Amino acid sequence: MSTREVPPRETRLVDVGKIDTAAVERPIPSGSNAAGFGSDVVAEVLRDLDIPYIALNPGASYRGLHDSLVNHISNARPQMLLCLHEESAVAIAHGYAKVTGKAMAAAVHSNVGLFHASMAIFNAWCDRMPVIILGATGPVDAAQRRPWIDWIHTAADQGAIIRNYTKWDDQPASPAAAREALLRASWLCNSSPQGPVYINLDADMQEAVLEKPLPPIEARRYMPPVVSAAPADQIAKAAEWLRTAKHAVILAGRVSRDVTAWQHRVAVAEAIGAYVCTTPKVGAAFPTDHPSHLDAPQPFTKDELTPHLRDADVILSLDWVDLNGTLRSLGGPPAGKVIQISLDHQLHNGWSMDYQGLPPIDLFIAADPDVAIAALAQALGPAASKPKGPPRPLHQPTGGKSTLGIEDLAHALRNAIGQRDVTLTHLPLSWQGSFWHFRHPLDFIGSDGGGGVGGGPGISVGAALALKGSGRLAVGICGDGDFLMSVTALWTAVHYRIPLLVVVANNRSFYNDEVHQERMAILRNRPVDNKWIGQKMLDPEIDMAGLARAQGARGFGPITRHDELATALVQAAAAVENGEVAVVDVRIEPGYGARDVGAVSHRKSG
Ligand SMILES: Cc1ncc(C[n+]2csc(CCOP(=O)(O)OP(=O)(O)O)c2C)c(N)n1
Ligand SMILES: [Mg+2]
Repeated sequence: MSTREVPPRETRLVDVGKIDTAAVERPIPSGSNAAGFGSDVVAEVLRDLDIPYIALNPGASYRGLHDSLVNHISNARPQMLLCLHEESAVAIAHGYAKVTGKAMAAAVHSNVGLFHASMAIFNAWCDRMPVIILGATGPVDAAQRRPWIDWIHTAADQGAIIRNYTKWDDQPASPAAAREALLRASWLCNSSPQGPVYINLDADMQEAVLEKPLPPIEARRYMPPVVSAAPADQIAKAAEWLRTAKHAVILAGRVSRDVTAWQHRVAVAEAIGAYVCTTPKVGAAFPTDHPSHLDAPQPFTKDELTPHLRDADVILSLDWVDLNGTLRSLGGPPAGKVIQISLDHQLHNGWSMDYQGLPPIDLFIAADPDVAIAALAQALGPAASKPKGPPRPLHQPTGGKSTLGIEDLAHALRNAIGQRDVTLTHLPLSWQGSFWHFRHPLDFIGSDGGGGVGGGPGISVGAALALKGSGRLAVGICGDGDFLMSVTALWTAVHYRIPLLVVVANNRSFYNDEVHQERMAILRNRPVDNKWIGQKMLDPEIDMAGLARAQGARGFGPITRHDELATALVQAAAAVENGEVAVVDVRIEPGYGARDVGAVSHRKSG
């Protein structure tokens, strides 16, 4: 129970930016601080691991742990973040990891909470992001179960629900085993290649009186840093190929938010005069306004890249997502040599096909791309001369229409943001790479990973949490379908004073799938005009700003006119700078660029 009154609304609107997230829910002191129960040990390990937050939705299966977090470690490191849905809890942790590169925790109730969380766990898995998920079950000892409820919420192998898309899971049977499991979980999920892990805590184990204190251990010693460096001979070979290449292409994929690694990528590209391609599937990997950057980042292979891949004598992939899919645009294996730097093969399993097609590779360097690029930058040395050329111009709306399109939204947002440092925490399906330049690894943190619609709001809240106090404005742009699936993630941001701007690219439809229905109708010679049925969210139209206001956020819109759009975005950005959560509902006309083309044309029948 919170002992702190939530300030009345008028006060909160003024004070919200000045209130520390940690101050929102402070427990009264609980007396003795000695660990007395199994779950106290679990809470202590989380504290020793220095995990800042645990996003959760409560449940009786972990009432022991809940009590330990509040009354044994005083709701501090980790601090609880109450979420209104388990999918949001995991998505928030996912967004936090996308910014920091580190795992925070999420806790979900027995099997039912885990079922809700599973979509977000799959997104984090495909995005190779670390999250420590704590769950609970039981009592495993059937003799201790309460009738009915404990039985329906106990499963023989609960980890099976998410085992195929987590890096590791465990169900420790004692506090000592739980401590070891948490150390292993943290170590595994934070080591490259990263991914979510799950620890399932037996209710009885949590609630049992601790017979004697566990002998203290030094947690750090059980989590040795894992550095996956490339062998020197492989770096020398790659450097030789790249140095002598006349036409090198770098596909900059899954890399970290580290600024030094970013500079190394730029140095390597400049040293060999390579062309560089990036993708919005993952976070910003290379300055998009650099003269070496090819085309605008797009999720599917664009025409401009294909001739470069065809002419390339060396293609260097830095853990590019779906290398085979990109090379397929050539119609056969590339003539040039392919170097792949990746650790991703370590995660491939027989269940999830997110490993993609098997690409042809001439030199495989099993290393962390950040570590290997540093070695390559050193081997190649500085560039003889800097590449020249004007930065690629950003897309400008053609104008002349009274209605709004996604390009008008992007243009008005650019103007409203001005010179501020911004992190784009999410982008809608209709977004074009030519709308925005990325000049820093935190300018954009990539997409949801698993293509699970509904990730946008939670990921944005988690990213905004990690960015709070950094001077960067967190801006999530969500499709209306995406926004509506997880809109209640915003309450967590409002409640814990996490400033965030959400712009809803609202075309009143699950429009991506209208495009699919149009495709079907054309292929089957049936009426295209029926494509909206079962897709459009009309009659009634949904009041997005109202949904924001209902949760204590500022709501703007519906915005339908150009002049209203500019004003609303300026006001919303100012509100966020003042510490608030703001949502701007922008009514755009449906319209698609690269994404729908990719979505329909890559099928055999299409
Ligand atoms: C969890 C989930 N459900 C359904 C889909 C199928 N799907 C892909 S895109 C899309 C439409 C998303 O709508 P919105 O966010 O409004 O974007 P729009 O296509 O309208 O720009 C749907 C339903 C999905 N990918 N994930
Ligand atoms: Mg939509």
